[in-house]
Amino acid sequence: MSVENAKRGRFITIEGTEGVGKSTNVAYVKARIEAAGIELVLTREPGGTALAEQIRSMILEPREEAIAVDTELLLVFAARAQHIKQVIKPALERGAWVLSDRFTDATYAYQGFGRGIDTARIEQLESFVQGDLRPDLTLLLDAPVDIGLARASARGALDRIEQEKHCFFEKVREGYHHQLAKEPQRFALINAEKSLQAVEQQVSDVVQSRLGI
Ligand code: T5A
Repeated sequence: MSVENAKRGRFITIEGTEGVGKSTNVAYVKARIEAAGIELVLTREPGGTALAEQIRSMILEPREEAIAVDTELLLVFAARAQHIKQVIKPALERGAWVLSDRFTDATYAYQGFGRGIDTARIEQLESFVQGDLRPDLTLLLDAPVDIGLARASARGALDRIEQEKHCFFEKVREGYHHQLAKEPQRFALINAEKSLQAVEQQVSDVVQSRLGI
């Protein structure tokens, strides 16, 4: 059975710069989908399988040796290939919905805009690894970089990418807005600067209007 089958579940992703509230809101969306009686697979990137989680550690653990930008890009896609094969495609094919905390828009934002890798190269890897698999809906949580970084650092030690300079995350945020402008019909833009309650209300409206639950 192919992933294009009519029974295919929905593939939803949640994106944004560091600390904007992705994990917090993923929990809310999960609860809404499950309350509708739909089987949900909740997952994240980089990661989502044992091997992909090992690759995540390789990407995010602070280390002495600088990671070349191309190595970082290939590690992200290596983890994604495993994640798609083991988790995402089987779930969608049996009709379950998949909710992923980050996916390929993060690669365009972080490796493309943040690291400066040519977008055409990311597009090639996207086609190679994903075929025609793309999210049906992407919630983009958007807030000024300083707000997200303050929320993330209040939580504890920073990982390798979180240790980047402020200007890196400004480029990442710009990258997300570029993705939004390219495919406005796929994205729902959420103002994540507001209180948790106000953010949740926006997410709730999107879940209702775009997913019908
Ligand atoms: N990466 C990933 C790449 O470089 N390329 C790729 O292709 C992919 C897939 C992954 C890292 O990998 C990089 C990007 C990342 O650097 P991650 O854990 O997914 O790391 O990403 P983080 O952004 O680091 O995740 P965080 O858990 O730090 O941030 P969240 O999930 O956005 O934020 P959350 O929900 O944990 O909230 C942070 C804190 O803020 C509070 C929460 O209670 C929490 O304490 N909060 C709010 N406070 C006030 N008002 C609100 N509206 C709030 N919302 C949340």
